[in-house]
Amino acid sequence: MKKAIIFFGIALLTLSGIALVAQSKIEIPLRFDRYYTYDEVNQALVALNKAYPKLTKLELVGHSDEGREIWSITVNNPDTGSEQDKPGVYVDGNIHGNEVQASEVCLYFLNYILTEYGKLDRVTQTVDRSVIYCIPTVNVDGRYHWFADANSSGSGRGLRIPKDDDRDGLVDEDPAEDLDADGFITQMRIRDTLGDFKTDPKDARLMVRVEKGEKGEFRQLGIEGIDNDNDGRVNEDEPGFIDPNRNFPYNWQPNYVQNGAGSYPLEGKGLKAIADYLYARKNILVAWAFHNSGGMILRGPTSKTAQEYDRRDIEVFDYLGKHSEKMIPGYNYLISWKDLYTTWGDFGDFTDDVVGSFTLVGELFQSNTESYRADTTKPAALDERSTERIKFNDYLTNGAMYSNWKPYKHPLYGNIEIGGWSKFNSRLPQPFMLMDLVHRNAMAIFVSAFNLPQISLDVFEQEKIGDNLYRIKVRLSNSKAVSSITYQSVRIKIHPMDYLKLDGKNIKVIAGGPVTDLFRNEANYKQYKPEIQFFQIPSYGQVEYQFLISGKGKVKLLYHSEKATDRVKEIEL
Ligand SMILES: [Ca+2]
Ligand SMILES: [Ca+2]
Ligand SMILES: [Ca+2]
Ligand SMILES: [Ca+2]
Ligand SMILES: [Zn+2]
Repeated sequence: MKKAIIFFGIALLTLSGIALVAQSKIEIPLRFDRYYTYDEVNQALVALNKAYPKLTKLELVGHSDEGREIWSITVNNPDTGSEQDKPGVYVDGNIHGNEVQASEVCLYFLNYILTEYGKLDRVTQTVDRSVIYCIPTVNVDGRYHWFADANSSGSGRGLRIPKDDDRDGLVDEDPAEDLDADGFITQMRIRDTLGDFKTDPKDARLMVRVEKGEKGEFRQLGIEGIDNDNDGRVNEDEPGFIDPNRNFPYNWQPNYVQNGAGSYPLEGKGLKAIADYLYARKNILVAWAFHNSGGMILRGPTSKTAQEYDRRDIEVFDYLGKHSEKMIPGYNYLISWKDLYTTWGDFGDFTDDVVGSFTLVGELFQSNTESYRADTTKPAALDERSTERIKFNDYLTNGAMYSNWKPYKHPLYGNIEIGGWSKFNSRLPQPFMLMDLVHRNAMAIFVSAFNLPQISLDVFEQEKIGDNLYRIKVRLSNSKAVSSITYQSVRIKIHPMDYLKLDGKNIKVIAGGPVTDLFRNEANYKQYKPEIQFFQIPSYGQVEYQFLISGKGKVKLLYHSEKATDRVKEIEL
């Protein structure tokens, strides 16, 4: 006992960020008043699987570039059908190594649907008729290092594939360094009357830009570090760096067009394993990928040159996006290329245009919720933001978010100062705010699972119109907001459309096609193979088909969809 306390004390001293990270064994229900490290995310998945062995399947997706395991969990009730027969929602997070609360959203969603299963009807029904695929941490090396090493809130985003960023023939030779050993990579500054910055009159810890012609006080020297390779530049070649979210094999562009792209699409063992995992699961119809920050729900396309989606797909996106906006106050539902910026080789393009899903990207957290303000309905003015945040740091975290400036003797710059914001600031919530964030975002995922297509197949008219000649009318209707497949995947022909097939030993389908006039029994008959009809079933919509059948006896009607659950019906003529 005593030993443990001493160890804990040392850990606190050596890495002040550790207080925000889980310390004890992971138990169900999971806790969301702290962040889980990479190892603890895996322990959480094991614990969920152990607590719900029937409903969950734990699977090794592959290994990262540094050899860490990438795990997925599948939630499916085997009593209500096999995985691939049900429409699927895929959820992932933390593709950018520093965007850690994204994994917590995934874990919370899993924890929520599993613990509420059998208690809340909406949850039970949704779990029973859908399948959930979840990879809580995509960039496992990134998450590991973000917690284990000193970092800033924005560092450690990329894949850990050794790259020569400055093309000097050396690889990863000049990383940032935690020179003052406070556990964070903060900022360096030097006193300089020719510098562009001065002390902020509102708070002496902060700096503001000098006015034109005004004497300066400080020159900013960038993030903490030294010139490791004596090339005259500081921190110019950090470990790795490929932006995993610019390296998917759809609309991919090389690095000179898309900053962060790898040498070729899907470079990186982990990324390739995840792409294979997704491609093998053709039933994925909605995909969520969580990032930080800004408070956005984004849909594609991610470039202008990719055509805008079919209006029937937009209807589905809008339904999910506009609900999300109301469920997560402050977040905005936006179109990636148009409202944000163009990206190439984006994950969402891969899932929309190769896997065939409706992809939504959740950009978690808004820094203006780090508030010190009576009226939070209006954000602070731009020039008040950092003074407000430092008051949030003082009064809500008692200084945990900010390192005060300290003198340091730098081998290149001489007498400098080191200080500034810790990595637990501006991009992710303090633990006390985490619960609200994960719950609201997980409920947005839930709405998309709840709205996966629910198709019913009815023969609503059957008439004898001649000797051994029958006319039947069939209706397929969808009682949910998500269409049976995306119109985009039909347009770009990535997988078979839904079909209805009529079969019977002693029958022959003479004619068949979509109903054009229900009351006059008119249809647009298909010229060849009338016994099989191809279509998609829209959001809250239906399709109706009319068939003329000769013969007698049993007719089997089969509705098949890559995404939605198949339906079978038998009638007797
Ligand atoms: Ca280099
Ligand atoms: Ca430091
Ligand atoms: Ca250097
Ligand atoms: Ca360095
Ligand atoms: Zn991101």
